[in-house]
Amino acid sequence: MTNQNNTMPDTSTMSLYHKATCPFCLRVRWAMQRLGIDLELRSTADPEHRSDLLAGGGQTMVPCLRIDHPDGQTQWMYESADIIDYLKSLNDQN
Ligand SMILES: N[C@@H](CCC(=O)N[C@@H](CS)C(=O)NCC(=O)O)C(=O)O
Repeated sequence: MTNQNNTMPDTSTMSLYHKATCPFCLRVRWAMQRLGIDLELRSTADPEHRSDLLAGGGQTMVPCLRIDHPDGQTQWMYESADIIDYLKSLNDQN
């Protein structure tokens, strides 16, 4: 799959914590499709992902984009609108 610039942003250090039935998660997954961005999806129906999200991000709310930065820091981005803006900005950088 290609995005508008025919280059794919590197999303290998990111994962989206989500729930299949959550409308806010659906918005993010639609935006991913539209932007041609592929991310590892981690359903919080899986107790291990849910507890990782709570331990790392501090809340079980989804969607949450996990970004593992090269300096070892892990960022937990909640709020569907912020996640979508961030994904759009990745495409702008390519
Ligand atoms: N303002 C948030 C709302 C997200 C939200 O309300 N998510 C629900 C699921 S649809 C949730 O995770 N609720 C809390 C929980 O399950 O712990 C966004 O836009 O991402």
